[in-house]
Amino acid sequence: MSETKNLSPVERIKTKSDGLRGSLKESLDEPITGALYDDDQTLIKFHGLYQQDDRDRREERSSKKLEWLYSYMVRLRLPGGFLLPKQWEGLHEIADQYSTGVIKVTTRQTLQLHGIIKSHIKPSLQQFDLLKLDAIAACGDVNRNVICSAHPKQSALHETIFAYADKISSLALPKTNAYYEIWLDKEKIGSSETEKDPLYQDRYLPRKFKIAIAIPPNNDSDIFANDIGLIAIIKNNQLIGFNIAAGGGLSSTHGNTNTYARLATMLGFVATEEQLLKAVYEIITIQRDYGNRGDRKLARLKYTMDTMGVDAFKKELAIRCGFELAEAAPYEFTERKDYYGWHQNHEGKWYYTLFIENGRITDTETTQLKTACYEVAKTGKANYRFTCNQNLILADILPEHKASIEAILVQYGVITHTDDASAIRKNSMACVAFNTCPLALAEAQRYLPTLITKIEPILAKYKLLSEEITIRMTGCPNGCGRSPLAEIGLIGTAYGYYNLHIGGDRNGERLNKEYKQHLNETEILAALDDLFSNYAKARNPAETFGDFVIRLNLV
Ligand code: SRM
Ligand code: SF4
Repeated sequence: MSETKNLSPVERIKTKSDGLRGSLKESLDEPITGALYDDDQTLIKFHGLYQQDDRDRREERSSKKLEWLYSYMVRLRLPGGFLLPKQWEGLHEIADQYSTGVIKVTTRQTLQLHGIIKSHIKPSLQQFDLLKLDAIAACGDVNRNVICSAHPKQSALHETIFAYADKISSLALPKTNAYYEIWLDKEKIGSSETEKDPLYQDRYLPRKFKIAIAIPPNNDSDIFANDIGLIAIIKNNQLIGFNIAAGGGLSSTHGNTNTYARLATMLGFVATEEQLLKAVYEIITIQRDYGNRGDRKLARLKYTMDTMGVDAFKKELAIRCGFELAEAAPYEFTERKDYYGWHQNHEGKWYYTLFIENGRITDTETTQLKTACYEVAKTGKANYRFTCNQNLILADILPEHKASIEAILVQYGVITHTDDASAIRKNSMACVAFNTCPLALAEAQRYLPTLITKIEPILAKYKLLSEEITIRMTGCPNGCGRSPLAEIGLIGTAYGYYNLHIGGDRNGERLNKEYKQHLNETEILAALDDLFSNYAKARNPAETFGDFVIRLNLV
C-alpha cells in the first residue's frame, strides 16, 4: 500500500477539505484580491476550475505594485465530447459575457473558457447549469473527462460504444455535493460524514486519472497516453468486448530522470459490461491504495504499475475483481485522425469536420469560425462533437438540412479554411501554454501556426507537402498536446527554445525520442530541412516520416 508518512501537502488539503469544500465560499467572498486562499487554489481544480494569471502582464503589474491579473479557466465535463445546439448557443453567450471569448477545444474532447474573473465564476457556472452542463471533476486528483473516438461514421456500433464514456464517467464521479452548494447555491446537502465515497474516500487519488476509449482502426483518442485505454473489439459487426490497457502517461520533467513518458500496457480482454466496469473501478482502487502520495511527480498510475511490476499489478487486479482478464483480442490501428469535410454515416446523416487550429474557436479577418458555429447552433440542425485532435464535428445533420448548414460554413469562410490548410497543419496540435498556463516554459498554440507557415515551404521544396506528418508542440514536457506521441514533437525548454523529438509512429503506438536539444527557430528549421531532404531521397514507398526515422536509426 502507499506510503502514509511524508505525504505531499496536497494530501492534507484533500483530507481536510470536508468533501472538497475547503474555504472556497470565503475565498470567493474575499473582496481585496482576485485570487483564492492557497489551499482553495488546489481544491478549485476538483470543481473544473484553475486559478491563473495573465503571464503577458506579470512584469507590468509587478512594476506598478499591483497583484497579478488573476482570472479563472473553466473546463467542462463532457464525456465523449458532445453538445446539443442549444447548449452551444448558451456556451457561446457565456463565453462572450464572462471570458476572453475564445472557446478552446481541448485534447481531451472538451471545452475550456479562460479569463473569467473571480466574481464571474458563479454566474458562469450557474448559466452552465441551466444548460445542464457542469465542470465537476474535469480537473483534480480524480478521474477526468472520459474520451472516446469521435467519428460516428466509422461504425453502426459507434453510439453503443460512445455510451460507455458516460457510464464510466458516472461510475468514477466523486460523491460530494460541494459543487452544488458552492457554485449553485444549493442548500448544504451533505458533509464528508454523510457523503461516503467508497471509491475516493476522503483522500481521492494520488494524482489525476484519465480514461479513453478507441474504436479500431482509428486511435484518434490516443488511448496509450491514458491511465486506462479501452479498445472496443468488434467482430462480425457486433461489439464483443474491450481490451484493457493501463499505465499510460506522457509527462516528464526536464532534468528529473525518474520521470518518463510511458505507453499503456495491454492487460487483457473483458467480454461483458459488468466485467468492464468492475475492472475499470478496481484499477482505480489499486491506484488509490498503492499510488505514491509523497512525490506528485511520481504519483501517476504508470509509476505505480512499474513499481509493483506488471505481473503483480495484474494479480492484484484479479483478486480485487474476482476474475482474471482474458488474453487481449487481436485489433489493428491504422490511423489516428479526423476526417475533415463532409461525410455521411450509415443512417444517411451528414457530418462536417471543421479544422480548428489548436482548438481555438474564434473569429479572424479571414475566417469567422466562432460566428459560423453560433449561426449553425441557432438553426438547431446540427449537434456538436469534439475530437481528441482539438477539432469540431457538426454532427447528425439530416440530408434536407445539409445545404443550409453548408451555406453558413461558406459564408463565414469555414470551408475554405478547412480545405486550404496543408496536410501537416491539419495534423498539428499545440497545448495552451502562454499566456495562461502557469507551467509554460515556451509558447505553443500562439506560435505553432507561424512555425508551420515556415515549415510548409521546406516540405514543398522536397515535394512532401501532401504528407500527413504529425507535428505537436507543447510549452513544457507535461505533454498536454501529446507531443511525445507525434512524428515530430517540439517540447519547450525556455522562451523561444524547444527540444526536437522525432520517430513517433502515425497511429500513436510508439513514443518519439529526443533528437536535438534546446533549439531556436532557425535551428529547428535547419534540422527539419535536413531530415526532410533525407526522407525525400531515401524513404521506402508509402513509408511514414516517423517510420523512416526509426529505420535509419536517427534517434
Ligand atoms: Fe494538461 C496541466 C492544459 C491535456 C498532462 N494542463 C495542465 C494545466 C492545467 C496547467 C496547470 O496545471 O496549471 C494546463 C492549463 C493550460 C490552460 O491555460 O488552459 C493544461 N492539458 C491542458 C489542455 C487544455 C491542453 C490543450 O491545449 O488542449 C488539455 C486539457 C485536457 C482536458 O480537457 O482535460 C490537456 N494534459 C493533457 C494531456 C493530453 C491527454 O490527456 O490526452 C496530458 C498528457 C497525458 C498525461 O496525462 O500524461 C496532460 N497537464 C498534464 C500534466 C502532467 C501530468 C503528469 O503526469 O505529471 C500537467 C501538470 C500537472 O498535472 O501537474 C498538466
Ligand atoms: Fe502548460 Fe505544459 Fe500543459 Fe502546455 S504542456 S498546457 S505548457 S502544462
